[in-house]
Amino acid sequence: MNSCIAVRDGQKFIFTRIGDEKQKVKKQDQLKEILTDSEFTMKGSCAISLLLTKLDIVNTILMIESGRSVIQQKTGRLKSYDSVCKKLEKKGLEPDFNIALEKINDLIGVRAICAYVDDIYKVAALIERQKDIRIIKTKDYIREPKKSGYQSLHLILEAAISFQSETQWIKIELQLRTAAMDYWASLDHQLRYKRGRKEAQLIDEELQQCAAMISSLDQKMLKIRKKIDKI
Ligand code: 0O2
Repeated sequence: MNSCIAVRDGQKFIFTRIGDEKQKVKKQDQLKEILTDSEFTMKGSCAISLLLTKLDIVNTILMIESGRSVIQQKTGRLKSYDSVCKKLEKKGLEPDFNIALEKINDLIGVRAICAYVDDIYKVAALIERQKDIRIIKTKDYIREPKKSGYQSLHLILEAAISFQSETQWIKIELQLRTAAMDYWASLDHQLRYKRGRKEAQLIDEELQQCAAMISSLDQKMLKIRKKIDKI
């Protein structure tokens, strides 16, 4: 017999077969387990450490050239189970680990804050040149900011990590941005969850204006630094 139950699908309820629903719940549990405590999270932490170390080396190389620290701050994180579920739902995908691994670029993410806009491209170029890193995709939201006003350079890459006798290529999203871009993105991120539908359009426009101000501030600071470099 094909028994059905009503389950929530976003804002509405839909009817689904009990067998399908059981399968979905099983996959969801599996996803939670893998993203919380598993070989994936342990290897993901290793991938983060490796990329953070690579950024340290890149910073040292650029520091020797320029006499200043180019990377001001760096962080890494594994995307939380809740955040992965939200993103899969937004993309209309099933809560399944293999789908998440294929379709979500930032399951493992590293972010580096650079002093000036041109530093971002210098760091990216040195990362791209590493033999144990291969670039899958570059998303340049600095040259072409998102509609929201968001700016950053994203490198979706794979890093080779040697575990005992086997080498595994692990996907990581590296976000490179200035402190001003980071300031905008973190406030935008906070406000996104708080803004009501009614005011959304007006707030979006205001945030776009702030993003434009931040971009011109970054350009101005870069011009000043270039002037000083010439002295
Ligand atoms: P969270 O919570 O920060 O992790 P795609 O399939 O590649 O088109 P995707 O993965 O959304 O879709 O790619 P995109 O647009 O490059 O976004 C990747 C990440 O960039 C986001 O991850 C955010 O961290 C950041 N980002 C992109 N757009 C915005 C924006 O308008 N504002 C802010 N504050 N951050 C943004 P998550 O998982 O969406 O979010």
